Amino acid sequence: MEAALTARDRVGIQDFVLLDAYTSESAFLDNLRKRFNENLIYTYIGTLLVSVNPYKELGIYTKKQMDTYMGVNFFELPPHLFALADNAYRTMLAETNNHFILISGESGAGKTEASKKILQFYAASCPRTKLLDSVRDRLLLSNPVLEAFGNAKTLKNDNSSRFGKYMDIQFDHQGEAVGGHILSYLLEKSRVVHQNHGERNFHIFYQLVEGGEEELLRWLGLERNPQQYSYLVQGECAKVSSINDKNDWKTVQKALSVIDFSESDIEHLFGIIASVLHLGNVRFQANTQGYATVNSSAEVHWLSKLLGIRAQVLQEGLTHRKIEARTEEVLSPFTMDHALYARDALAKAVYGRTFTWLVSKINESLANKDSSRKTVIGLLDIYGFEVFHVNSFEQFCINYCNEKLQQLFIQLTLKSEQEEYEMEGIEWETVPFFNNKIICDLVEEKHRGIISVLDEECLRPGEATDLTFLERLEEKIGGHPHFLTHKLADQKTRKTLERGDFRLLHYAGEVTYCVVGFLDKNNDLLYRNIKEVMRLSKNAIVKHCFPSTEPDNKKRPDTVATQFKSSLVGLTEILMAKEPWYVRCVKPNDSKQPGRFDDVLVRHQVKYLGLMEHLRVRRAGFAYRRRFEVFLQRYKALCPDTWPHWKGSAAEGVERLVRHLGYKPDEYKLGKTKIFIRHPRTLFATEDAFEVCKHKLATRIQAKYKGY
Ligand code: AOV
Ligand code: MG
Repeated sequence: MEAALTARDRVGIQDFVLLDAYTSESAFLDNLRKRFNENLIYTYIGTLLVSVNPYKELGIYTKKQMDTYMGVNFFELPPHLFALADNAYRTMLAETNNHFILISGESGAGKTEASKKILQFYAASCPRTKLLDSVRDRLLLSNPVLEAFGNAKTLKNDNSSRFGKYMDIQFDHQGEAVGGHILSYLLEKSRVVHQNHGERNFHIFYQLVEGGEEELLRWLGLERNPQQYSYLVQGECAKVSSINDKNDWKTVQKALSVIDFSESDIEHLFGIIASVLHLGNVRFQANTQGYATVNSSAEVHWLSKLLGIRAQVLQEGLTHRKIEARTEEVLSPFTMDHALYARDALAKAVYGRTFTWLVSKINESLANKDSSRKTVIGLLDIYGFEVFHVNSFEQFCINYCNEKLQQLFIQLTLKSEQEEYEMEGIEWETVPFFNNKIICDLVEEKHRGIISVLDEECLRPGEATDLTFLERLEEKIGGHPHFLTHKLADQKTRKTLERGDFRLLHYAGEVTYCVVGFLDKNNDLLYRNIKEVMRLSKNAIVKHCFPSTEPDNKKRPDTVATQFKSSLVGLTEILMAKEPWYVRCVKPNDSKQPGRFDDVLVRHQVKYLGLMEHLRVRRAGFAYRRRFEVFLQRYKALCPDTWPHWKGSAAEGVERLVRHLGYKPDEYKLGKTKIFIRHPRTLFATEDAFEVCKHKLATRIQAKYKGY
């Protein structure tokens, strides 16, 4: 007995719900730390999984581990990502419905790693047929490709996701993975032309330059030296010890061929990547009138060759814009600043559109040709909440996205859960929680939200500036408790704010945003004539990315922030229609070190992730609920009163059923339309009994029909 206690003392408790009577934050933290020190990075809160990034390989994702977790009930084994994945999978099969796994946490907390492990688990675990092995391979190999093009080293994470990713894995009724579909969200394009100190451009550029074969580099006009390319050197860290660009290049090459990229696709794709590098090296020189002329014949030569556009046409496109005079269109030359701006805008557009093409190409390859009904498990892995020394429009969008997901989490767990108890007439003492809806509204509300104000300023070209945007914000939302600027702050706080800053008090902490660049980045303007030039390209991908059907600039497309907002509304709708599972990732320290558990940092995350509130609701509440009809239909065979036909009301049937099964009064409650079961283990016992019963029935039927 003593030994058992010591072991428990040492490794903590594997489900917070079972933590002894008190639910203090310190006890929570102690438990998490204890487990982390024993390399036990996973802990449950009911069916929610808390994961702490170990920053080292633990050997817990092997095929053997996968086998161990396959088909085993949640609480029979130590907590693991595989247990959660397996349960989502089995529930999907048993109930023929759709699920999603929401993986959240701040930058570097381990979301992307978790999503990859889940995908690997599904690839390894579901039944295998030869035909479908290729689907499996494609699902797995879409990852390194998207990571190469959409991830980059930031100060927070050497492999930081710079786009949001939602992936549906489709299963047929036998549980085989038969296809997939990926939705991507707002790629951080600005990284293509600018990186902060200590950060890199997207991995693919370094992979190509470091790993590309001699012949390929010669064909692309590239040198094997990232220092040669101004788009690769701004962060001054082209080489990163944790990254092997050469090996990653090989992985990506192999992956591209498996996902059906033809040789010409690959040629065109790397033609574009090289073009972006050449474009970054294009220099301009002022002519006698002060207008920009291209001063980079070598770069233009390569651009012309790789894009298949005449050098003359390219040069004109890079130094002029078309404007409409009264009856005709005339070419107006750029100043030096303007030319640099337009060059970078083109690089961003080409890369961003190529990324979109890449996603749709991968989707074609993952598409399931068979139209029979399928169920899906969606995996959501987005960029985590991030705060840098200087934060710009990109952080604003990323952090807003995290606000929205937190809001979804609150709605699906804390809020709706408590509302449901109330609606069902189940006695309940409300657990208070911070609802971040107030911050979501501050950002996205029509007419007075930050995005609306920004869009309005974007509609006043020539008059509005980043600073007038800030003034408008002060006018419209100056009194908001989650918004602050230099002008609005009291004397003490004012010292921490510059004049061009605004500060938002996010659910996960304060972030000070510098307004410089907000208008430009939100407008994301690309001149019409350069689009027309791109349309002439002989590179098939470029041609596809700049279609002639694209509406021209006369009709304003939605701004970047507005498009992003709409895409997040769409995402919320997709998720709301599915059954949720949660993985909450925690980052143990800020220095990417194994074995270091920073109490202050972890406590802060435990707070803002709402883990304590979730625990309180879970402890007081019920892990499982089902409508009477559904519950009765599934388990009616377990009780002679309800099998095979029950004539009375579903509620009464369920009552008979659970009485027959011997449920204790504190294990369940009957609401108005649903049964609520406190612990999953009660349900698992019922499920096990059902399996036995099903087996018996099948044997009986077989025996009966033997010989027919
Ligand atoms: P993120 O996806 O949450 O950040 P990642 O999943 O990329 O974070 O994790 C960051 C790094 O932590 C990885 O590259 C690994 O080195 C390490 N790591 C994470 N999870 C594990 C694990 N389970 N086992 C071992 N090492 C791990 V961001 O995309 O920046 O929001 O935007
Ligand atoms: Mg990530």
